[in-house]
Amino acid sequence: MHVLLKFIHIKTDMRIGFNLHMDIFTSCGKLLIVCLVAVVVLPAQCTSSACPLGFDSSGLGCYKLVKSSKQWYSAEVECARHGGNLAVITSDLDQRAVRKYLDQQSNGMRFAVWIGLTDVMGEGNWMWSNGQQLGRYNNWYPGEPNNYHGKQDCVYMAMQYDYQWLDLDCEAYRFSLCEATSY
Ligand SMILES: [Ca+2]
Ligand SMILES: [Ca+2]
Repeated sequence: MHVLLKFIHIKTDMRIGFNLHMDIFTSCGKLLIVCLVAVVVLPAQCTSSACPLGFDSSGLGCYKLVKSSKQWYSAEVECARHGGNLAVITSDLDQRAVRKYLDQQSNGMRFAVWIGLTDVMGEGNWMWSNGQQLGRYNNWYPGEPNNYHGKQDCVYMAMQYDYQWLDLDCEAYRFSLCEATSY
């Protein structure tokens, strides 16, 4: 439903943009220069991101990287403060969108980010921060999750491990990858 709504939204934007261009085009008359500027500039506005302020569009998601190290719970609170959650990744499409976004943000730096997956409610019962159970899709690093020393209940993604997932002590410090719903 979310994907469908977004698709309809994009289609609507495109249609409005097209109609607007046609109206401008037919009524421009002698103002050819103004008309051309409108036709060139407006498409950028019509196809602009439908993400909340501070979030960037990648794939079908809206993401925000918080580049300050926090414990998992504080990271989740920080994301909520911005109107989102720690990122939820339920498909290869999501994973690729996140990867693309982090690559854009990296400036050659490699870092690790908390994502919204935890088994703090019950060992091995992995749940996303939006309340969804971990489904079929996962991208665990080989040998993970291993609940090392019996106290790894939160999940991070590391660029140095090819963006795969590892469970870790929730009190460790990582950057935060937040996600918000597009509209
Ligand atoms: Ca665990
Ligand atoms: Ca681990």
